Amino acid sequence: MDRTFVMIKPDGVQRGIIGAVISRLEAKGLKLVAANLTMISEEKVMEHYAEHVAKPFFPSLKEYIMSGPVVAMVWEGKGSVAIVRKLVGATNPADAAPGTIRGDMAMETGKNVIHASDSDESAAREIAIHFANAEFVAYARLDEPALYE
Ligand code: RTP
Ligand code: MG
Repeated sequence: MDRTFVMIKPDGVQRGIIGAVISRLEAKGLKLVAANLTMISEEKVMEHYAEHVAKPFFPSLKEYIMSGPVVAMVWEGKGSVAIVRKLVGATNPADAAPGTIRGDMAMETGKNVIHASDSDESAAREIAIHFANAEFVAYARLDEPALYE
């Protein structure tokens, strides 16, 4: 089954909207298979956001991501990468459509509440950065037979 890496950023944790964000992913039909409340190390931020390290906004992005705990998660479901990106919405919350997490729950790019992998390759890379195989839990969502054709 397809997996995607999702992270509730420090602003989401500090604003007490962990549950609200997770509820949306659960309600959609995605299955949580790994989760961790943690402070991200500088080393992991550099690895996770490797594509952005040389960009002018990287220092503030790094400071933001390391400013408090994050909730790192892996969610499973058919086509989960694209589905979660759609639920998350545009990078700038001012452009994010109503109904999306950023559209409904955030104001600015530098505090946009949530990260989600942008491709299957990114998902595999990011999952390997943040989780060990032993941290995955296998179980069935009881509504699974009713979710898929
Ligand atoms: P993410 O990786 O966090 O899921 O966000 P994304 O794909 O929607 O956006 P991306 O281009 O990958 O940017 C990563 C994060 O860096 C911050 N950012 N700041 N000031 C800026 O111009 C700027 N651009 C990006 C945001 O926190 C963005 O989510
Ligand atoms: Mg990105």
